[in-house]
Amino acid sequence: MRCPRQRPIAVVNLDPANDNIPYPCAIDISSLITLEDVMREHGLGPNGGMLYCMEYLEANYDWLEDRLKELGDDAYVLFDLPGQVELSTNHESVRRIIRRLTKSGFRLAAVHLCDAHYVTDASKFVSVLMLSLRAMLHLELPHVNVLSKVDLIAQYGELDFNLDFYTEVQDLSYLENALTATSPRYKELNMAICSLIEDFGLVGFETLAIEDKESMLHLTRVIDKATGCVFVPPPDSKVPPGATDSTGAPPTQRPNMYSLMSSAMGPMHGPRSDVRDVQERWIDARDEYDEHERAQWRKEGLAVQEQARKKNQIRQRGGPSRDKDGDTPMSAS
Ligand SMILES: Nc1nc2c(ncn2[C@@H]2O[C@H](COP(=O)(O)OP(=O)(O)OP(=O)(O)O)[C@@H](O)[C@H]2O)c(=O)[nH]1
Ligand SMILES: [Mg+2]
Repeated sequence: MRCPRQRPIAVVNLDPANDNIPYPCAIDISSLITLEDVMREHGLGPNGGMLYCMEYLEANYDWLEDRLKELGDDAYVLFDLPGQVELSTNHESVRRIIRRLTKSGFRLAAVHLCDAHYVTDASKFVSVLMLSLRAMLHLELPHVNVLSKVDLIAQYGELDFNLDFYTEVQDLSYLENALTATSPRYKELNMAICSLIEDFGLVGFETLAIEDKESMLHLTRVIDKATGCVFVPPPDSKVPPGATDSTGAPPTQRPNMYSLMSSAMGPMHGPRSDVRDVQERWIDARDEYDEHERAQWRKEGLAVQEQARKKNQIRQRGGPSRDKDGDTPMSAS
């Protein structure tokens, strides 16, 4: 398997409501069906229309399969699915499409994105826990729940607890006071749901701030772990400090031996891997970090300008170079 950042990525849009797709798309469901056409032709509303589209995709699975084959065996495929919840919690089409993909050899993981603002209100948090559990049980895939847009969370006021309370989902009894204050009428129901969530013990969350490179890389590592992709160091890398080579294996075999299980089973390392780090970045010291980042970007910008200026000077000293069309480069001043 190649290094995570070098793998060939193909994005497949399976959301028939996506009309302005903001990414390069290898396969687009709109060449099969669009929500707009379904609503117009069958007199359906947006929700019913979406269910129709997914059933249509299931009935025309060959269309998808043929296009996926063209991507080759090496492709890392990202399926963008519609956000309508019943598709991943109740309706059968997406689930059956997933089964067929798995049978054809795809090693899939479900990445369930929920807006982080749900954690700012105890009863909304209970509903997102319930939704996440339901999706996990319904889709039956390795599953990664994500609180997305965590960079915006401070806008919604102070949280009742630190972020790790919401991501680790360890003891929901602490929600009782908040639930009594915000929705006393449904407190019993909410607490019963909490105890159900705790009994299953499956739900937890990662976080994502899409513009934060470290956050994105962390999520990529989590998804790799879920799909069982393990990236081992190259064969000529050194034995990790403290490791003993009791097998006497030749150096070319060592990296796999040392890193396979620690990469697959060990704790995650790196920036944003610890939720306390996320809390500090986006909640506790957001302004300081923003200022620091802006200063870094300014520094990087100046370094790029300086490099361009030097290159230009060298070029001018040696006379202007010409590209294949015979044009001279523009001055970088
Ligand atoms: N600030 C911030 N904005 C984000 C983040 N992730 C997505 N967005 C923006 O939120 C908007 C809505 O995107 P999504 O939440 O992904 O939802 P969607 O794909 O439009 O909707 P569904 O497919 O129906 O779920 C877009 O403008 C994104 O650029 C994030 O982590 N931080
Ligand atoms: Mg979407």
